[in-house]
This record gives sequence, C-alpha cells and structure tokens, in this order.
Amino acid sequence: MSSQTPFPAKLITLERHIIEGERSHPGATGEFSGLLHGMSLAAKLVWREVTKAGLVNILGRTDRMNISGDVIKKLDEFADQTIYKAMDHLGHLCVMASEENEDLLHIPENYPNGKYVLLYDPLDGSGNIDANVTIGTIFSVYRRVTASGPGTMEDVLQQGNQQVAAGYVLFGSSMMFVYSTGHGVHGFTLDPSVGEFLLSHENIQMPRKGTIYSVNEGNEGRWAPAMQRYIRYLKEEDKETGRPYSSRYVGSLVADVHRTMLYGGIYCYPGDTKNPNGKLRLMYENNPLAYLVEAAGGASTNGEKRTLDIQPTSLHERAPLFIGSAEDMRIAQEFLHGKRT
Ligand code: P6P
Repeated sequence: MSSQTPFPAKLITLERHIIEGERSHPGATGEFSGLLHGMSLAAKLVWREVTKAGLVNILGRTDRMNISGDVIKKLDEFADQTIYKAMDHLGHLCVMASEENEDLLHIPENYPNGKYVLLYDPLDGSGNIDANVTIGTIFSVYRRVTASGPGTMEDVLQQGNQQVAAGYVLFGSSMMFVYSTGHGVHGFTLDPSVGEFLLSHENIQMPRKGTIYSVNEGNEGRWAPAMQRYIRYLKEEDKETGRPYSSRYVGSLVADVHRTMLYGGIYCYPGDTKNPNGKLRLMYENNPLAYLVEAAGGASTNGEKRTLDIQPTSLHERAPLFIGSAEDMRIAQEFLHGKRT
C-alpha cells in the first residue's frame, strides 16, 4: 500500500478557484487573480512569522500606537509591512490604506498605478497575539473612482456596497483564506506540506438562525436599555426558540465572525455611553465582514442601517456592528428599534 497521500479527486487550489472564477466573468482581465494571489502570498509570509512568534523576538509591543490608540504589536507591524510590500509592485492598485497607518499608503513612483484600491487590517485581534489565540488579517477591495494617477481619499472613502471583493485570513488551529467576489463565499485551508490553500469550505451558507451570541458582556453597564433587553432575552429559557443561547467571545473579531458565519447566531459590538460608535473600524473590519456575511446569506447593520450603506467620512472611523444570521438579526433589530421589549 503506497504511503503517498492519493491525489485528491478534486484538488481545487485557491489559484485555480480564482482563475476559474475569472473565466466565468466575461471581460475579466485577470488583474483580480493577481491581486488575490498577492494577498494569499502575503498571508503565507505572515503565517510563517505567526507560527514561530513564541520562539523569536517578534512578540510583545512596539513603542508606537496607531491612530485608533491601540498599542502596535511587533507582529502587527510585520504583517502591515509584509502586505504592503507584497502588493505595492503588482500594478493592480492605485492606493492602499491600513488600519495601522494614519494616512493613505501610496504606490511607489517606480511602479504602475492599477484600477483597484486595497484596505486592510493587517492583524486583527492583535491583543491576543501573546496568548496564542486565533488572530487574522481582513481585507477589502474597491474599484478606483478617479480616472488615473495615484489614488486619492475619494478612491478610498467609498460605501461598503461598492466593494468588489473582500476576505480574511485566519491564523488559528489551521490557517484559512476566506474570500468572496460577490459570487458566494469560499474557504481554503493551507496544506503546509505543499504550501497551497486548498478548497475546504465551498460556497459557505450561514444558518438562517443560530443559538450562539457573541458580545463583550463586560460593557453591559454602558449599553442602551434596548441592547440590555436583547441580551437578557437571549438568556431566557425557551426551548421553541433554542434559548438560552450559548455565549462565545474570543475577542478576535475575525474568529468570532468566522464562527458566526459557519454556526449561525449573532456578533455584536454596540455603541455605549463611553464609546457611542463602539470600537470597530468601519473601513477595515465592519465593511469587509459585512460584505462576506451578506454573500453567505446573513446581514449586518450598525443598529440603525445596513453596514454597507454607511457613507464613510474619515479613514479610521468607528461604527457599531451587529452581524449574523438573517433571523437573529431581524429579532435583534426589533429589540434595538423598541418593537420588542
Ligand atoms: P474588546 C481587536 O483589537 C478588536 O478590534 C477585535 O478583533 C475584537 O473583536 C475587539 O477588538 C475586542 O474588543 O473591547 O471586547 O476587548
């Protein structure tokens, strides 16, 4: 009996999936493939450092804070620079923006400007890095709106409904690359023996309703009464509606939303009396995840309106986030709008 692993009947690598996706869209130029391939390469380079983070001097903090006031971890900084360098020369982008950088990230003059815009959170959940908890990278792609030349703030501050692709990378028990170009959400798991992302979660469809809620309950005292009533409702005993729900909160948005997408339920980061707009960043966290969750059949709002319809006014603005299964989101909205008590 051969000890070799048999060649899988249907070995779909990320590259093949992107190229076949490209072929099924007439007029596609292949620029997309190059852009997504660049992101997958950057992800593997970050993964290489994340997996040995405990062994080399890359854990811990830098002496810098980002524009949002978060302490920048060394691995944050490495991921941020790695993504920029993996993407800056490909010719697909006219500008980038990162959660870790106050201003726009321009394409070096010796490289061509492309027709896309990339926004990214290089290492979401970085507060968990030193404790070896799942963290991840989140990215979002728009088509430029200016005609040519270096990209501008106008190219970046677009509503989330203008995204042409979004995705995230999970650095957890295995490494996953999850993305959508608007035609379903597809998950790939890294096979480290060949260094390839292989299709493992084709066309992810969120359960219409779940039995898990995810929120930092430490903030309960600051929530609006309607939010307090909603979470209290989820804890009441009612077998018909699957209550009480289970509470799961990793503290890494990308991990909490990935679980919500697969198992169903709801993730909430509401505004409160101390932070009226909550903590999460609209452009780097809420919009890309809302794009993916909607493509998987779920929904996302800021408590008032669809996340993807919010008109951004600044690069690092925060927005409340309610994201999850369609039925859970409907019930949450009824509480938040005072239709249920
Ligand atoms: P809290 C990580 O810094 C992050 O932006 C998200 O990944 C995470 O969900 C959230 O903050 C955790 O915030 O206030 O619950 O610690």
